[in-house]
Amino acid sequence: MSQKNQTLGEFIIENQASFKYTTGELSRLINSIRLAAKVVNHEVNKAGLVDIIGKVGETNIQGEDQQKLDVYANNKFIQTLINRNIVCGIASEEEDNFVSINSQDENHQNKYVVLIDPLDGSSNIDVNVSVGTIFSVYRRITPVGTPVQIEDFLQEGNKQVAAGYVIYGTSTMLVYTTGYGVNGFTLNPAIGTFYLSHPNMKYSEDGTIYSINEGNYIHFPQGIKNYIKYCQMEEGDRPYTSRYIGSLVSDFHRNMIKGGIYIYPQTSQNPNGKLRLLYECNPMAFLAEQAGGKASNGFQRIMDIQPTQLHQRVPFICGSKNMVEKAEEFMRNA
Ligand code: AHM
Ligand code: MG
Repeated sequence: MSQKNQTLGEFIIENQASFKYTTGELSRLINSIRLAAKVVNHEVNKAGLVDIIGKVGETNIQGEDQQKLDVYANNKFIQTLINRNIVCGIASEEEDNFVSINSQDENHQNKYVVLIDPLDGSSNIDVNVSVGTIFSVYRRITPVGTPVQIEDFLQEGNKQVAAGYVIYGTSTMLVYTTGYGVNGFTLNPAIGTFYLSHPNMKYSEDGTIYSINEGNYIHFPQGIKNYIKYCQMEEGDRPYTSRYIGSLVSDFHRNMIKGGIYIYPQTSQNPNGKLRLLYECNPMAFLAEQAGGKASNGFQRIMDIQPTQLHQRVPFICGSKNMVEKAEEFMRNA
């Protein structure tokens, strides 16, 4: 039985048998993510002290400026996973193409691919706002021992075997699921150990927080505009309160704990919204559903969307079940 004060390492060993596939490989993979998270955490926490923040001068595939810590986190996670010989492929929001690992080695038996957003919300770093790492794990569908292919990464979210995030906040937490609920672990920085602090995390069915960048209001679809007005109306437990950090992991984390909805809709300028299906929306959708919540593009379950491109974007509505269903109703009826 999981219990508070258990370390993440103990929890992984104890729950290994309840993973869908019991080779221990997935446990080793989560362990590697834990390790990389600690290293990145150390660096993120130093950001205010040393002259590390600022743009590196590169532009990623989405046309955004990369900041130094993005690059650092990207390299750390990729290197840790490669060095520990645990996965057969990695796709990252910061890389144009996926990385194939040991593709020349016929004895290479690793079954899992990892998709990662190494440092989400990184435009917030220089103002000391929490950022996060988001990860998603699938079993490859092409034969083991052969080089990974694009189709190993373009799987529906409902095929994920694990997903989670690290939040570098007032404290650093690792929150993940392997399809048996969501558990949150808090890092004790003094000794570098994650402890189970939030066992079996659950969204309340109803919530009172709505999170959306209202600065884009005039560009939103009518259904979202109507839903925002509904949130602001005085009736029952409404008006809801508005909270928007602009850092997905932080907004999601707060809403999961307090009850709420996060929306990044399509806009007239960006018909698919901003967030990436594979690196951001699918892992968050898996966590949300495992916590009793819901994730939708307004009309369809996020995890049932067949991806067609690595860096594909999708409108995203995620959170407490009844709130998401209400927003979908507004979308349908607009
Ligand atoms: P990023 O991957 O470039 O960091 O962008 C994703 C971030 C999310 O963390 C956040 O929810 C969203 O962008 C905020 O966007 P906006 O500033 O348009 O509201
Ligand atoms: Mg991101």
